Amino acid sequence: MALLSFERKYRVRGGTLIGGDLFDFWVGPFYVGFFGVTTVFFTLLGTILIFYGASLGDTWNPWLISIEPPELEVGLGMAPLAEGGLWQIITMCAHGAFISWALREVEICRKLGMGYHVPVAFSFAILAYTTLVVIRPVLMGAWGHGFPYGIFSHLDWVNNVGYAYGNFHYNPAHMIAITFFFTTTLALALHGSLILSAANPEKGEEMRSPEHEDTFFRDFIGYSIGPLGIHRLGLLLALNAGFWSAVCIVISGTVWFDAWADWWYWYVDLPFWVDLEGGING
Ligand code: UQ2
Repeated sequence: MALLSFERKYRVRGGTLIGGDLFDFWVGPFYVGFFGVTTVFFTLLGTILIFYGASLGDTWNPWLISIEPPELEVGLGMAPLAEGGLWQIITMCAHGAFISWALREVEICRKLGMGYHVPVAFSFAILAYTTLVVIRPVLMGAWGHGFPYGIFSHLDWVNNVGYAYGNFHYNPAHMIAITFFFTTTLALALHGSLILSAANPEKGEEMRSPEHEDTFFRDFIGYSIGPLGIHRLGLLLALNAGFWSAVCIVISGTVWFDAWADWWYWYVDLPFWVDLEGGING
């Protein structure tokens, strides 16, 4: 009931980024909007092209279907459909769909008078994908550096690109990204368990308040980041996980070409001990 009166106030026209009233309506619970239509268009076209690409291949096994990028020799040109061209158009459709989805989030935020935190957060995920299939391939001079669209084939790609730089776990940006991924899971485990412990009492018990949540952590470690703060921290941690993932792959093959373990020789080569007798260089 409360939701219905809320919706009467907010489910009105206006606030769109483009096209005025065009598609400015709801279908059932879903807001449509200009970018809802473009999302559906790019998603359908991209999916149809994936099925067409699969029909040109030699398997319908979902694990093995793969849409391959062009050969490296094609460079940054367009390839024939069956030789990487489909991958190129599917990549454009994916960008059309993802960016439309983000802009539809922006329009909904504007209608509700909310901040843009959700589309900003989603844009980091888009950036990570764009880094893999556009930014890094362009910097390296060939679309063939993008990853193939297949379940096993993209795993093989990650494996092979990782070993092309020795052991990828020595990549310092990869280390930072992993640390953010793990810290994100720590923060969500702390937050989820704390909320459930306070808000989901035994039958007949009273629900506990945010003050109880604060007090638990003050008693426990002498510090509470606060009910708003934990969400700021969670967003910061999660966005950094995606951001440093993009950094760790974009620097591999563009500014660093060797085994990542060798990067750490900057430490061995510091002036303090580089020429020490009996040292690694002396
Ligand atoms: C907290 C708080 C919450 C929380 C959590 C904390 C009342 C409901 C989980 C505790 C979090 C802290 C101390 C930060 C931990 C730091 C890292 C890097 C994981 O205080 O306020 O709100 O959910």
